[in-house]
Amino acid sequence: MVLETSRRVDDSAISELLRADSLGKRLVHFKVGTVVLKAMVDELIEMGFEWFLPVMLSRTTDPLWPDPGASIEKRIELEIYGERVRTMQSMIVHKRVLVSLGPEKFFILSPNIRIEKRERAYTGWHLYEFTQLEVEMAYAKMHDVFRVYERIMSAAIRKVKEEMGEELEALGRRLRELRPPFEVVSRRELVRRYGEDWERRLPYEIEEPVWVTDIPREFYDYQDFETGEWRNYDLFLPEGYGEVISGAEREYEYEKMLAKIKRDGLRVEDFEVLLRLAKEGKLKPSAGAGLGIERFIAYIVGAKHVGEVQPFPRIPGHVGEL
Ligand code: ASN
Repeated sequence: MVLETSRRVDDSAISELLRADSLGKRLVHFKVGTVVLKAMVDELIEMGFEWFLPVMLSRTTDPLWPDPGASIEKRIELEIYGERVRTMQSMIVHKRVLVSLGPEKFFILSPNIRIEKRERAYTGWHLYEFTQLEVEMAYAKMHDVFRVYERIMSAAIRKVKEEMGEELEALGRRLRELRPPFEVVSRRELVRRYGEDWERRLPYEIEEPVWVTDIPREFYDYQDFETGEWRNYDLFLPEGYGEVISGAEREYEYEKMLAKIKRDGLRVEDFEVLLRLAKEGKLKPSAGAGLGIERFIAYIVGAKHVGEVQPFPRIPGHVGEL
C-alpha cells in the first residue's frame, strides 16, 4: 500500500503520544490551536458566513467511496430508537441539503469518525477522529472557495506569527506567511510531472500551498460528462505535509446524480433526500470544502504527527485509555 504522505513516524514516537498522563510540550500546540481557530472563525463571520453546529449520528453520511485515497477499515453503525444510524464521516450530504433550503453561506466545525487502516498511524497524517472546518456556498464556483480558504488560512498564520512568535521559536518552527492566490494545477498535469505517485511527491516538491483539481471521487462532486473532468480540488501543503483541504463544485441534477450513485454501487435509499430535492429542482448548485483542522495546526507548529495537536490523540490502530 502506498503511504500517500510524508512524515513517517516510528512506534516509540507513537507510544510517547499515547501516554494519557502527560501532555509534554504539546501544551504550546493547543495554545496555537486556539489562535488559529479564532482567526479563521472571525474571518468567516466577517465575510458573512453563518455558523452551524454539527450532527454526529445520522441515517446517512458521506460514503467516502469511491475514493482512491480512502482507507476505511470499518464503518460504524448503531441502532437508536429502532433506526440504524451511522457516525459522521463528513457532513457533505447535510451541507448540500442545508445550502439548498436557505442558509446560502455557512460553516460548521464538524467532527468526523473515520476508522482508517492501522498502518496509517505511520504516515503521521491520519487520525480516526478529527474535525473539519466545513464551508458551503450556494451558487459558488471553485475559485470562490479558493479565495475563502486562502483568506482564513493566511489570517490564521499571520495571527500566530504576531501573537505567538516566542512559542514558535521555542518549537524551532520557522513559519512563513502565506502568499495567496495559490497555484492551481490539474491532477493530469501532476501525473505527467511526477507519475502516478504524485500525491506522495508533491508535498516535497512545492514551496507554497497548491490547489490540485480534477480528482475522480465521490458522486457529489461535479463531473463534466462530456470531457470527464471533475470540478473538484484538494489543497496540498509544502514541507512534506500534504492534503489539508478537499472540496468541490457540486452535482445538482437528478439524472446525473442518480447515474453516478448507481455507477459507484451505492444504495440509492441512502441519498433519498438529496435525490428528492434534485428531482424537484430544489437542490441548489453550490461549492464548498472541508479543512482538516488538526492537520492545519500540525503544519503551523511543525508537528511530526498530526496527533500531537490533540490532547487525546486518535492515532489509527491505537485506542488509548481516554
Ligand atoms: N468536506 C468535503 C467536502 O466538502 C467532503 C469530505 O470530507 N469527504 O467536499
